[in-house]
Amino acid sequence: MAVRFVMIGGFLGAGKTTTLGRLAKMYAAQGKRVGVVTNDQAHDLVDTNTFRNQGLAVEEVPGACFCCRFDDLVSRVGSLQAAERPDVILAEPVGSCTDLVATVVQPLKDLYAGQFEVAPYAVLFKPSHGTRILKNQQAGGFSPKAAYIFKKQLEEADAILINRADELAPQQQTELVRLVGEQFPGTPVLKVSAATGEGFDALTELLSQTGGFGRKILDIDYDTYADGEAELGWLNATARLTAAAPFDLDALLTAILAELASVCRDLGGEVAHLKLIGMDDAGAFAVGNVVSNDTAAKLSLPSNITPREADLIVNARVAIDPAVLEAEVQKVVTAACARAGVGAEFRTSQSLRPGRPVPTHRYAKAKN
Ligand SMILES: Nc1nc2c(ncn2[C@@H]2O[C@H](COP(=O)(O)OP(=O)(O)O)[C@@H](O)[C@H]2O)c(=O)[nH]1
Ligand SMILES: [Mg+2]
Repeated sequence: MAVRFVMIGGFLGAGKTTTLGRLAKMYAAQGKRVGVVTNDQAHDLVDTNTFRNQGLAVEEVPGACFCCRFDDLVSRVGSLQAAERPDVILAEPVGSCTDLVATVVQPLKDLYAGQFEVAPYAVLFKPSHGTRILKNQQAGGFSPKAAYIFKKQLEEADAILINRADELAPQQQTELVRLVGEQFPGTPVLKVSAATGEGFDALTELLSQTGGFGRKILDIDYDTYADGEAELGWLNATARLTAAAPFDLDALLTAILAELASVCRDLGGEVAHLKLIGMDDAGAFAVGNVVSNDTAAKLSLPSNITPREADLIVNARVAIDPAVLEAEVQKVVTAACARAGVGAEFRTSQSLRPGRPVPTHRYAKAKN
């Protein structure tokens, strides 16, 4: 039987991981077996560990986006199928990636018709940057080319999900529905909250539909897309934390995040997403995020633990030079740990600007 393939798109920090985690729980409650595939430009993903720590079967496609690693995506799904026999695959693409209908959805439908049943492609709208981008206010803290990617992501969506409804006042919600409706006419819009579950019954109903979805092939300029992506500095690092006495992991992560956010602000780099996960050896974990220069540092999943040893993973996507970002992350983590009486030993650190996307397949016209 074909596996249902549910991919949820959206910009960096829009809420994809949170949404997919909630969907996984909902599908599991319906008795369905779920597998997750994550994706990133680099290795050591906070998201993979976040899903895994929630008890989910996860495979990852690191090193480039799904569109450029299409065969890896298919083979990772194959691994999940061999091990877990899932009914549903939840896939999270890289948040700076677009043109996914032409490069992932259409090829899956065409080349793997008997194996994959592709759900409508829903894309999360990120209010913090999105409001400014749709109003053309200084590209929401990013360059116009990054804003171009943000808009293209929404243009190819079968449905647009305005996320963080829990934080939006009624008049903001009305304004966003109007702005999205004006700029992406004909696309269904749902208001959701991945944090509270608001709108998720409507979302699962939408995702269960079959028919002429995943057919919006973009008219897109790959030079602008590549330039926009390359403006983002990318950093994935891992460190081992050790201390002589138990330390408050949540307090330490919060301090690191707040300081990193403030350093990025001082350097004039817009934060697209700063995220980190701290894990002890028994599997307890905390996740923290900052999703824009105007959004407070927040532990989305606190651990309430005081370990003596823990693993830390930092993933940062910020509009600054990746070498500067890498140096600042190491400095901030080391200093914040030292203040808490914790030693931080970096094990891996990878910084980069995303390379030009070269899709494995690109369908110029919808075939299916
Ligand atoms: N208040 C609120 N926060 C949310 C919501 N959805 C996601 N977040 C937070 O936004 C941050 C980024 O979410 P994440 O799922 O990691 O985004 P991704 O980069 O698209 O995968 C995390 O701190 C989440 O807890 C929501 O509906 N409401
Ligand atoms: Mg994510």
